[in-house]
Amino acid sequence: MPSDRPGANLPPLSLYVPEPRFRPGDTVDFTEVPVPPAGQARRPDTAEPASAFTDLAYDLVRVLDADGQAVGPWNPRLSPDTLRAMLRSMVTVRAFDERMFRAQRQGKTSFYMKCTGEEAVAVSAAFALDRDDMCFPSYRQQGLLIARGWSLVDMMNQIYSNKGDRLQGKQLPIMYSVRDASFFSISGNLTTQYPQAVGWAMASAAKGDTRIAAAWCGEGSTAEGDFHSACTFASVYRAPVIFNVVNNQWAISSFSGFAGAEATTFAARAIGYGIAGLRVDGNDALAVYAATAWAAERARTNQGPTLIEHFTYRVEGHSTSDDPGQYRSAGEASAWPLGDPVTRLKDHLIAIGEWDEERHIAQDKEIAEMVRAAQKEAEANGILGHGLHQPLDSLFDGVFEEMPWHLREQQAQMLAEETASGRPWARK
Ligand SMILES: Cc1ncc(C[n+]2csc(CCOP(=O)(O)OP(=O)(O)O)c2C)c(N)n1
Ligand SMILES: [Mg+2]
Repeated sequence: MPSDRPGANLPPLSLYVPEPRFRPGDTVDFTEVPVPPAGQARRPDTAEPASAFTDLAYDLVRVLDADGQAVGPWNPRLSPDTLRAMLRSMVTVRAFDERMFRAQRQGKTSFYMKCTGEEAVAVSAAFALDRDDMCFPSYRQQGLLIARGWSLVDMMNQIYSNKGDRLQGKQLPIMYSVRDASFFSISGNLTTQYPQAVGWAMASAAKGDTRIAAAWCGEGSTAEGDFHSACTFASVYRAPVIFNVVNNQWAISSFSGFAGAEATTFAARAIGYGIAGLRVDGNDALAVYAATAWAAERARTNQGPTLIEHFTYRVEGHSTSDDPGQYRSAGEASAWPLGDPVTRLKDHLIAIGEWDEERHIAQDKEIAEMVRAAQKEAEANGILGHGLHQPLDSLFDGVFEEMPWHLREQQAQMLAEETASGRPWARK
């Protein structure tokens, strides 16, 4: 650096580059992660303005305590039947994930993404929302579909891009689209679903409808511009939308610090937009339910949007294409201070005398068998890579309402060439 440069006597500028606390081989110690006691966070009335409870964006709403009891003002007081139904959905999600992960490793599909450790985030939300509230998920909310009772075979057909795949193999495996379950098409382009959810919510309000929208993205995805445009529109028009930020600590191999987690919480993003912000224990199915129901009530009574940060942990790799052993300590998942969401809900049901270990083991077996049977049924429709399962010309369908002339020309040319080549899969 030339010493005659103006300001050369000032201390040099430097950048701060975040670094995760634990790397492969490190011993994990999460004692610095603040975990306030269950039942401590206050629950404001849904009619209060967002500015009256900004403290909740830095707190952590928790309902289930260490003894498996539901405590405090956020306890949603659900019936044992509802709790058991939530547990069943979460267990089904986990069994589905296991089975499809293995199917990918067996070469039956190209790609899969698990949500292990995050099952409560989607399942509890599905229970707290109305079935026709519109969901704009990321790729890790398969629990919404499962909790809404959607067909596992239909989901697997999509994963296998087989002849039963309603999307005709046009989407990457797991990028479902289910209009009948009010589940918007998943996009691989992170956070595009956020402005879409706001647009849908604004349209719902503009039409005088009563349905609300809910969107999900990961903590890493909050760094996308779309997240911020969505917050602005939602705030300005008080759109009836719930923004869920699933803070599972990792965005593929980048830790949450690269999305700003060291500076503040993700729930606190809401404050700058004048949006209600809540930070919730994402591994506590009752806290997620209560927060979602509260945010839904705000939306339905025209109090505007709520941003919920679900504080959780991504137990498995980002996807089947990832190897987390390369960048994080293997000890993180078991050291995670908020435990396992399935175990916590199960322990709660046992603690209140509404469940037991024997029933749980029997249910695990029954669900594993149900998922296995669904897989068999889906595989009868074919698996990825075993030939062409859809008519080749369907490649051109479903993009435009009316196919433009240049695509019609290309389609015709392709079919003519395929027919001339005599290839058996030209047309089924
Ligand atoms: C616009 C865009 N940028 C980058 C990617 C590549 N990508 C796919 S998933 C992912 C990580 C997202 O992490 P996060 O938002 O925390 O969600 P999580 O996977 O943890 O659920 C990245 C960078 C992409 N799909 N789209
Ligand atoms: Mg993440």
